[in-house]
Order: sequence, then structure tokens, then C-alpha cells
Amino acid sequence: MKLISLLFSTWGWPQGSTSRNRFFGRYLAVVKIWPFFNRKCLKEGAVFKWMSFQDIPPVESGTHIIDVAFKKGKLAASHQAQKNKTKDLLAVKRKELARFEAVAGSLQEQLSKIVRSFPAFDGLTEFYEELFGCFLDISQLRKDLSAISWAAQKTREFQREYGQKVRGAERERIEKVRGAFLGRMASLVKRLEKKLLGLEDARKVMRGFPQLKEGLFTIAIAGFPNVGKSTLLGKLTPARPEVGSYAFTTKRLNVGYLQIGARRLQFVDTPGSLNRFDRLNVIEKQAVLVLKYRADAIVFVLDLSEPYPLKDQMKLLKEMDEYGVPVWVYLSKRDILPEKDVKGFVKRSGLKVLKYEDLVDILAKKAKF
Ligand SMILES: Nc1nc2c(ncn2[C@@H]2O[C@H](COP(=O)(O)OP(=O)(O)OP(=O)(O)O)[C@@H](O)[C@H]2O)c(=O)[nH]1
Ligand SMILES: [Mg+2]
Repeated sequence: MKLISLLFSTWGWPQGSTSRNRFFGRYLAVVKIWPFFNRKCLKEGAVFKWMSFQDIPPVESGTHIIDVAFKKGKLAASHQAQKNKTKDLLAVKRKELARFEAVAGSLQEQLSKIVRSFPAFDGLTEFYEELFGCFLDISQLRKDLSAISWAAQKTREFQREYGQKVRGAERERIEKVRGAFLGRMASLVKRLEKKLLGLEDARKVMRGFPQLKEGLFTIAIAGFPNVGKSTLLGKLTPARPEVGSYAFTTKRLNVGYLQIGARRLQFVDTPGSLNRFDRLNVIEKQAVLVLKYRADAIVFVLDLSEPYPLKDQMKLLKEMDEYGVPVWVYLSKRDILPEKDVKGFVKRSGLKVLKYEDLVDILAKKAKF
């Protein structure tokens, strides 16, 4: 029961489900057929969040991995030598076998850990599929991970092969066998160096991906730079995004959550300026993908104090229609604007503009839906 409540608190209740029982039934059904389940079925809106792309630990270089393994080998060999207390042939062989076991074990563990720490790239939601497509080569990542996985298994093969050689060797050959074993192990890992570097680069890219939860009603906050988008996120949710009096303060997609009753709403604060896709920077592209695939509604922040011309802001507002979700226009900085300017704008534009309290009302209604 503890686990179930933890799952609920992590993922929130799925959108569109009217009762806990229905969700619970669906959840159990998925668990039951899990082994046969084509992950591709888990598209947008699915209740599972099976992998985080943002928390992968750093991928060490091949040189570091070899270093760690060889040190472990040295330590294991010296422990074994202390235990033996003699230097007869059997004791020398035991010492080397202990070294081989430790080196192979450590390499296998380190390499497998890297493979395990990366997500399964199948069954990605449309959002992540396009996000990966924009910034990473998934098929190359898959190949690199499978090469590392193969090498992890190979370490044990070498351990067995060279273990046999040590067992049957004369005293004067043992040092040579040890050298050959360590050489094979080192070159096995060195051949992975480029792949390890590639994975580390990919990890850094993934770390910058927005950490969005599946199955929550998601509201994107959009608008020109410096209009007050992050300020609004900070007002609506406990998130504390960076707010600056200069444009382009937001350099990543900030995410915040607002709990209303049993529902949790997810907000994504996008960086300002959303122009043509081919000219956008990394974060702007991510913002467009959020609007395209993840937003269930958009709060468009309009700033009549015009850090950017109103004409351009209105043009961007018009572009929001293409995402096919409700667009709520929020007027920021009303406290520093004469009320007659606001009224004049509303009359001229015919737009329904929201105050903060209006927005909160709409959200509360959405949460009850
Ligand atoms: N007086 C007043 N100032 C505001 C309001 N909202 C935002 N600001 C100020 O406007 C400036 C920009 O606010 P941000 O929230 O960083 O704007 P942003 O749209 O997130 O900017 P980018 O991240 O650069 O796109 C800051 O100096 C805020 O303090 C408001 O309602 N009233
Ligand atoms: Mg901002």
C-alpha cells in the first residue's frame, strides 16, 4: 500500500480518469500483461513514467575504468598473498587468479552499470521521440550501449581463458600470462573510449531535457522575452525560477506543479521568443515541442508595457492557435499600467484577457474536470 501511495504521489492521478478504482484496475492490467506489452502503446498521456533521462550518472572515461579495475586487482592479489603466507607455485597461482577475478569483476560491474543507467529508447512518447531526433542519434547510442554490454560479458570470458593458462603454467610463465591478461582487458576497454565519450556527451544533452511527468494536465506558459512568464510560474506554483529584468533570463524549461484537491497541474515556463523552428536555439526548440506535443492549454503572457512591440506579441499570440489547445491570455504588469490603457487595449483588440485571479479560477475549474 505504501508503494502504491508513493506511485500516486510521484505521478499524480491520470487525466481523464474519474475514479481511483478505474485507474487502479488499469494499472494492474498493465502490470499483468507487462512482459507481452509493446511499449510503443505507451504514447502520450500514459500513466507510466518508466525512465528519467535527466538523472544518468556521469560516464567515466575508459582510462579511468581501467585504472579502477587494475587497482582492485592489485589489492585483491596482495590480500591473497597475505593469506597464503608462502610463495610456492600454488600460492602464486592463487594470487594471480584473485587478481583476474577482481579485475574482470570490476570491469564487468562498471560497464554494466553504464548500460543500466541509460534509458530504453524504445516506446518513447512522441514528444521525446522528436526531442531525441532533434538533438541525439538514438541508433548510434543503441549501438554504443550494445558494444559496451558485449565488452562487459567478454571480461569474464577472458578471465576464464587466462585463468586456465595460469593454472597450467610453469612458475616462470605466470608473469607473462598476467601481462597478457591485463593487456587484453585494457585494450578491450580502450576500444570503447570513443563510445564512452559519445555517451557522456549524450548524457549531458539529456540532462538539459525538461523533466515532464506523464499523464498530468500540462499548461505551457508562453510569450515574448521579459514579459513575466517566470514570475507567473513562481506565483502559481512553489517553483522558484530565475526572474530577471533583462530578456532571455530563462535558459531552460522550468517546470512547476500546482496541487488542487486530488489533481496536480503541470506548468512549463518556456523561454521567450518563439520564431521559426529552423532558426531556434536548443531551448526554444524544446519549448516548441512542449507546445506541440505536451501542452493541454497555453497561458500566453502579454505585456502592455511593451518590452517588445505589442504588434509582435500579438503576432506570436496568433501563432499559438496552431497547437489546437485553449489559449488563455494573461495580462502581466497590470500594477504598473494605468487602468485606462488596459481598458483601451481590451476594447481595441476584442481579446478576453485574464487577471491573475481569473486565471486561478479557470485552473481550479480545470482541476475539477
Ligand atoms: N511590476 C511588475 N513587474 C513584473 C511583473 N511580472 C514580471 N515582472 C518583472 O518583469 C521582469 C521580467 O520578468 P520574468 O518573469 O523574468 O520574465 P520572462 O518572461 O520569464 O523573461 P525571459 O525568461 O527572459 O523570457 C522582471 O524584472 C520582473 O520582476 C508584474 O506583474 N508586475
Ligand atoms: Mg523566464
